[in-house]
Amino acid sequence: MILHIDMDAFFAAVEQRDNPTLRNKPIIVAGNSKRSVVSTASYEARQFGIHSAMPVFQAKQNCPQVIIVPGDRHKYAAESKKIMGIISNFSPLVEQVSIDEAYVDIKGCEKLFGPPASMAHKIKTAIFTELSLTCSIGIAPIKFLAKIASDMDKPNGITLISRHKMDPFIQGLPIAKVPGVGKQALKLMAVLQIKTLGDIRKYDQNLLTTKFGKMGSRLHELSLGIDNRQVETDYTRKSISSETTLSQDIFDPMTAKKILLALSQRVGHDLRKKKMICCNVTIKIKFSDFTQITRSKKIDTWICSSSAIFKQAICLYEKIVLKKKIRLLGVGVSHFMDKNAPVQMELLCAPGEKTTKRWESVDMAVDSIMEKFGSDMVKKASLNKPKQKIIAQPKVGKMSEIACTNVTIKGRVQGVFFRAETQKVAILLNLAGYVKNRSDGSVEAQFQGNEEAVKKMIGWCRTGPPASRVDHVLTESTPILSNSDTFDILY
Ligand code: DCP
Ligand code: MG
Repeated sequence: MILHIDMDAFFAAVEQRDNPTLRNKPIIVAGNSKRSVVSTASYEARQFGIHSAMPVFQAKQNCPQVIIVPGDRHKYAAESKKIMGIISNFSPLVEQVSIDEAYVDIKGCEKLFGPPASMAHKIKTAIFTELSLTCSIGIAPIKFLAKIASDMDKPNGITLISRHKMDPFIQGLPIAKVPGVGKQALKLMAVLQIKTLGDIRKYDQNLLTTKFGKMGSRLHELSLGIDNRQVETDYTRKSISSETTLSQDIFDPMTAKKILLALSQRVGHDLRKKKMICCNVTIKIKFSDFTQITRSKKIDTWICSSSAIFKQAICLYEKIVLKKKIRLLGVGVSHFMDKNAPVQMELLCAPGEKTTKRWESVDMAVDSIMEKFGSDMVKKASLNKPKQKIIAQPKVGKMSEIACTNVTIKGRVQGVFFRAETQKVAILLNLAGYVKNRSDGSVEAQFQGNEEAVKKMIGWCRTGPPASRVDHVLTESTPILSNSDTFDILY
């Protein structure tokens, strides 16, 4: 049997736990600007029809007394880690699928923790006792039904779909509840008189594939209670991927390459976090007409640096002749091996790949920043936008107000933390430029933007972040010729 565990109103519940004045009140976790949307709503707020992704102004209209709490992703990520830790005390087969949900394969655990429902109860109790948070749990023989079941008795519920109840459950399950069935598909389902998942069985698999593509054959299998997906732990996981649907369709190859770079960094980061190396890279492209292609490449060496993944992704991308605009891009890696396997050293540094080692160390530095400040914090310099843009950028101000200063900071300032903090402040002040370490132990930075802001930045540099011990700061005005309109960490 498989459990699907999903925390109740996760971000909101953490906030209500940590601030008693918020308990039993309608609260939303969200930004407070006109364009903000609700991350999540407490169950009290949901009574007013408020839900995730709803614009905040609408939430306020529905419930004028709603309390808006700014979110704290680091806090939620830390809670998530604790939750996963508690769950893994019950089974070694835990697959975390989002910040607040996980699948657990409980085969072999019955002797220790009793039948599935009682084990689910024990997990709920452990999470509540240790963290004062509630969750809902679905139990079923297959992943797909376990996930649906966890949502059936929210909050704080347990729902069991035993093997002999699977069939009647599928017969009555509204088709709209099946993950992946979107609005367009639903329209066609209505024409075909498909109201429940059971109704799918009335149609031949070929017809379903013609009408719904890949999803057609998947629905056919699900309607028969077949879902072969296993609970994949870090060790059994067969691939790691990251994809992004673009805010608008693109045709420009440079933009596509920049996105592939960012995706390679994300995938590389996850791969290294799991202490794995891989020898297969895949890219996925969905076009504006929703058709999709994937291209894979098996490589003859083991890699884990973002740069090596990117290199392979670009090779694959450049072989594609673009005829349609791109709607979605994805990068994936597969064919894993444990990084600490004995063959690692020879394989990681293949002859001729002199830069591999350098990139490994760059990746380590980047990873530690990502861990600390989130994945958007670091972008490779080549992700910068073209140089002229900064002159035209209204956010920087008029030409006469723009200053560009080279800064040399001496003292105990080298290190990832110093650079990351410098970047953080520069971004807050809306400055472009870069920061990098120099071999003599100092840090070199260039700040470009509003004169007032550049002055403030230099003021900050004189103190630096805590424990950095800045001795002195040399500044030198330079012409405005920065090649970036963001603030980057260079290597
Ligand atoms: N989340 C978000 N934006 C969304 C959806 C979710 O930021 N559009 C965040 C906030 C949620 C968390 O992810 O707390 C988990 O998402 P869930 O879909 O599991 O929603 P909740 O846990 O908040 O509520 P539920 O009790 O329905 O699971
Ligand atoms: Mg949840």
